[in-house]
Amino acid sequence: MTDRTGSPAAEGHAMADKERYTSITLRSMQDDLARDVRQALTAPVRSLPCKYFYDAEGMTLFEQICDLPEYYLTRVETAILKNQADRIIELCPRELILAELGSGSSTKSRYLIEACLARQSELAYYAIDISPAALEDGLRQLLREYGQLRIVRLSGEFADGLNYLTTHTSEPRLVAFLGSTVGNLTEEELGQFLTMLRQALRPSDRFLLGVDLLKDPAVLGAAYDDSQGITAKFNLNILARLNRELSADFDLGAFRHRALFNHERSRIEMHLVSLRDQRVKIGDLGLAVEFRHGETIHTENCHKYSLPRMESLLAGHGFQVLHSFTDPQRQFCLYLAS
Ligand code: AVI
Repeated sequence: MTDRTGSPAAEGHAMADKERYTSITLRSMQDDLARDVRQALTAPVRSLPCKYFYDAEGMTLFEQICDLPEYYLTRVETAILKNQADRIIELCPRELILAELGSGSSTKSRYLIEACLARQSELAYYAIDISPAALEDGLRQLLREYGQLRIVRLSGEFADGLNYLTTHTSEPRLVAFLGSTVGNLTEEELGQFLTMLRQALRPSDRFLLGVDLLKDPAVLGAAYDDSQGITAKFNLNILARLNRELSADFDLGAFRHRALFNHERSRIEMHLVSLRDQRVKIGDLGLAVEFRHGETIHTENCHKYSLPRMESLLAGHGFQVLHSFTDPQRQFCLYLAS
């Protein structure tokens, strides 16, 4: 038997391959891109929403970031998941479904999938991501490896994905939000997100949250400004994306990547610094934007939390932490909450 990619499927599964993969677009990003870029670049302080990093090129660069020696986040979180997945699943109800917010290439979820499938005969995995480019290859790989897995790929915002789960599933759910993506939310967005999630989840559901912990700013600085310049390319790719998709004429050589630690707000900020006075046209928006020498476009915030701060945020939004899993150096934490 072969799957739709033509590769041999795992042996011994009961489900037909065509029943095992469904792809649903809940929201298309293209209209949002034009609207959001106009709003963000015409504001007095220039910014671009970090969700637009993740086109196909941005996903490839992000995967390279995850392998960088300086970017400890992926390695440490993966090690915690690998060691603790069985324990995490033990703390969840039986006959579980798994949903992942911002699933990206779905590499880390395999440990949760394996732990689930050691306890139940079949598993439905809902992969929710705004970037269509993010999902396909990783999901196909999971299907090849796990014959008892069914995948529903949901392209849309987290809110769209959670609404879909509420209206289409009745089993107990484990909702995973890994990779410290929570750190990319502002304080206000985090509050809205936790409120929305609390409303969507029932008492039997579980929430698994991956959080990068506050640490030496030098370690954080290196993680976001690596020696090979991959993070710089990743940051600049957002301008390249506007050139590709909105007919803009950003000169990528006229902007430089900058990552700085904002102590007061406990976050790394990524910016693109204009290296000269310049005027950039965004053809599809009929817009021209002037940048002064030294002016920056703020592209991303990566908040870092202390354990007590995140615990109090979770508790303040009605979540009870069942267990927190950290590494020996306390670099990263996975919270399991109900
Ligand atoms: C996806 N997100 C959690 C990454 C982070 O660390 O905040 C994005 C990233 N930005 C630069 N490097 C990685």
